[in-house]
Amino acid sequence: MADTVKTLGEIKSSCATDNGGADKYGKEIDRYISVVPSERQLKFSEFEYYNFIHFGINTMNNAEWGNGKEDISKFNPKKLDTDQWCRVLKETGSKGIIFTAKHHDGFCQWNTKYTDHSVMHTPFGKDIVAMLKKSCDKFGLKLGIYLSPWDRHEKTYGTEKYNDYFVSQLTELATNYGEIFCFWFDGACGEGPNGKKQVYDFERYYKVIREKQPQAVISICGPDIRWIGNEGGNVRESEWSVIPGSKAAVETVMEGSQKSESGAKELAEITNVTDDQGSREVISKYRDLIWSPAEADVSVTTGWFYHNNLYYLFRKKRSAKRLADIYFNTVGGNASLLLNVPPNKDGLIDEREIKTLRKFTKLIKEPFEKEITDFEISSVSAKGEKTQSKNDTIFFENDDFALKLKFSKKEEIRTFAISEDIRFSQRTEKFEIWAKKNGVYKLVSKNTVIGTKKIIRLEKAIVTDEAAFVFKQTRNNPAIKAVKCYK
Ligand code: FUL
Repeated sequence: MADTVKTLGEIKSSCATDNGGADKYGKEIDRYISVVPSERQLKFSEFEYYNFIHFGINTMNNAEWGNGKEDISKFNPKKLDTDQWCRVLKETGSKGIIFTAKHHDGFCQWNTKYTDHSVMHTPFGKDIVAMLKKSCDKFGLKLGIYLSPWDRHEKTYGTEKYNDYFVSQLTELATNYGEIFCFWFDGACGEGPNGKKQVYDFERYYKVIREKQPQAVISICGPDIRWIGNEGGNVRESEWSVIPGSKAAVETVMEGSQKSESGAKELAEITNVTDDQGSREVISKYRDLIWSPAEADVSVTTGWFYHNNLYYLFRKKRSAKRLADIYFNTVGGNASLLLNVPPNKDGLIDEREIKTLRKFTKLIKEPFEKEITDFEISSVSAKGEKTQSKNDTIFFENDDFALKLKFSKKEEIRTFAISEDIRFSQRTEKFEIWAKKNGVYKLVSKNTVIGTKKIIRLEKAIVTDEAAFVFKQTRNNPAIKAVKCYK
């Protein structure tokens, strides 16, 4: 297929007629597109970028994993300022914070009735979850809770009683702190103080959350949000939200999670990009399909917790540029970005991290600063064109194969963004962008899936007054929520 043509009709006859050789309609396709997000997943899809805060007894000990035997009698981060956390993160574009209320060491950072191993029994003596919630409300951020199922301190761990303990703590957190947007259960499952491993009663945990916080998503070892499969911010070329139910199983997450203290130091750059989660070849083999959007968790520092020892200080950290690329690839690749920013021993976000975040924010804003809004949009079929409204979802009719953007004058375009209306599932499998120059259409970009958002940053800006999104392979007819262009 030539990559220059005179008319959009030629594009249709040469490449868009056969849906890439795949069925476009039928019972099986209906089955795929019947899988759609729940209300809470839909709301969550607007978050795009939010932060992790790893802070606790590990911060004081330069550790990634505590063993549960830590002396908490000296825990006293006197300058701890949750307003500072929120101010910094809000300023740098965050929508919410997920806080390590309890990490694997079992140290609880809220006022819990169920153990003495908590902030209330330290010289600090204040409920950090309550402080953070107040600050989040003040700065317009949502609060999420990371509650580690693995607990290396709690004596009942490894017995059925631990499930009661966990449920009691979950109930406190889900009841006493107002709205919580997310409960984040990581996949680590090791031995407790008595050498036993726990069988987690996840169904019981989920029930508490659904009852007390029905709008909250349950992430990773939970039914709502899928771990992307690595801690390096690597996204698959085709990140699917419709996947086999069994792929999201808790065991799979446990298998892939960090397995040792030293494992965290690397925050693996391993990639799962070749791992196909949701192509037709995969989902056609499974009866049970679910909506399971991907989330990438990445740290700005080396390690999840703050460290000030030489080992960590001299390791190469992710640059603002690398973090910005991760942002474009995740948020612009049908995934969300959970970026970890760990406060230091004083309980403050360090100047170093603030600097990186500010640079990062500048970089992620730049491509979207000059939006081009002066264009008409129409759907195109072999029979003709139909003008569409830019403010409403565009539903393709059976013969439509492209969206044409007619600009009022020649524009220099560097970035495109396109979103599907995911209330109608994820339908696009392959699409291209073409732009007209000197009377001929030229192929500008070849892509696979869309989903919540696809950001296309062109290596070289194009100058054109007419561009088209050509849908080469879809599941039924696309439903497009938004198309955006930027200088
Ligand atoms: C993992 C944990 O073991 C790490 O310490 C960190 O909390 C990460 C986000 O999840 O499973």
